[in-house]
Amino acid sequence: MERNLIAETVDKVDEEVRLLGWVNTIRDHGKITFIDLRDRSGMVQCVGTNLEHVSPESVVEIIGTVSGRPENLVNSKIKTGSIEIQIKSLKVLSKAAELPFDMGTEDLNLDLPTLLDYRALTLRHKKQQAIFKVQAEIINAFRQALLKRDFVEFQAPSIISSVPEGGAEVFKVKYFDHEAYLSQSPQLYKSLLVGIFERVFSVNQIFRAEPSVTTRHLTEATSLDVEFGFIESWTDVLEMEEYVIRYIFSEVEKNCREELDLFNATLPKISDNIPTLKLKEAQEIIFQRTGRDVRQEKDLAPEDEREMCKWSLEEKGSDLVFISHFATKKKPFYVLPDPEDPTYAFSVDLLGRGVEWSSGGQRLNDYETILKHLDEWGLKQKDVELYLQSFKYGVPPLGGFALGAERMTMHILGLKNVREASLFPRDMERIDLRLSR
Ligand code: AMO
Repeated sequence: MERNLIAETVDKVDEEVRLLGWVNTIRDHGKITFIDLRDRSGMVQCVGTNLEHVSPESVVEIIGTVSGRPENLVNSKIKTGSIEIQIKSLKVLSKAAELPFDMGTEDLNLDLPTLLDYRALTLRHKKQQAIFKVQAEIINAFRQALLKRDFVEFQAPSIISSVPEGGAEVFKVKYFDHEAYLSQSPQLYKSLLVGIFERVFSVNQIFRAEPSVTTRHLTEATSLDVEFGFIESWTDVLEMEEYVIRYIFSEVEKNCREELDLFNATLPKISDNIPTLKLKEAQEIIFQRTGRDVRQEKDLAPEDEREMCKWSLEEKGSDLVFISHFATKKKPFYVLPDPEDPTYAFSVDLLGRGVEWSSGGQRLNDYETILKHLDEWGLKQKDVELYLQSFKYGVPPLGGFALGAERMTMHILGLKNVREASLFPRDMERIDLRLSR
């Protein structure tokens, strides 16, 4: 007998079906047993008498007849709530050991360390699965949006020989007799590739040796990178990013209704345009609103980011806000300084619901200026030779941005910690399991 998926059973009243899946929950009422069976398409209630004992999460085959439920027993919360399966036979295909906690509840009610210590198990829970269905949709929509605009996807290398983004947050790896690094960002490759394909994007892992444990930092994150040429202004980058974000939101809204509902989540609001402010303007607003004088700072602190998001929602009806013109020297060497005031650059962060979702901007494309910046930033030409080769032979004015997939997922669903939005989060204290075990 062919397998039937659970979602198909509603249309098969009075027919016999063969279901394969996991025992989600069991309710024993003496001789009668109710089993909620789960497969990739959904959940259905199965009922049988004198069944052999079966443990929750075991993988089973159930053959049975679909029967309509009496009106008063219809469960409108699930798609198969109007039917149930009368079990004729139940076979255990893979027996689950006794569970360390109850998996059958609406919420898992576990603290974060336990949730992660038992990741192979906890990911089976409906709400955990929902997080990663939303994330898959975000990434899929990101791809679709860019493919529609003629971008080419590329695969970024993870082993690199230098540290172009700067900063100390980099993992060294022993590479035969040499020293190499795990890539912090595909930045130089995406810029180089603009000289070849004009428009490129990638979905890749980035590695940051973040020495502190925060709710928004992972040591390995998924970066959605975009770079394109022939831009007329840094604002072209914002327009492209806004297009991508709107596309992602509309696909998630359309395709993840059930998942969003599980978290009571609503997509971030965007007004007609995402508001855009220069760093200095943002600092002035923060000073006016809170009395905290951050006007001499070169960057926004986490509490400033939260304040600007509050401002944006209250004053502009937008959960998202762009902040531009960060201090040139605080940014990597490749940023293009604003000719009107070169101490500030055409660099832009997107803030959403209190946290930075992306960085980007317009880049240098003049070869001589790039050489000058490398020198000023204390970097060696030989460390970025391929990148330089590209610009030596002509690259159009270019710009781009990178969105963090975990941070987006986290803030779309209202999760408290970015680790919840990573299937297998890595941080200072954990690679799958706790390092201190
Ligand atoms: P940046 O370093 O700001 O920019 O990274 C881009 C985005 O990636 C995400 N992100 C992280 N998420 C979780 N944990 C981390 N440790 C982490 N680090 C970064 C954030 C962040 O906004 N080359 C530039 C991008 C560009 O200019 O195109 C860059 O790497 O959401």
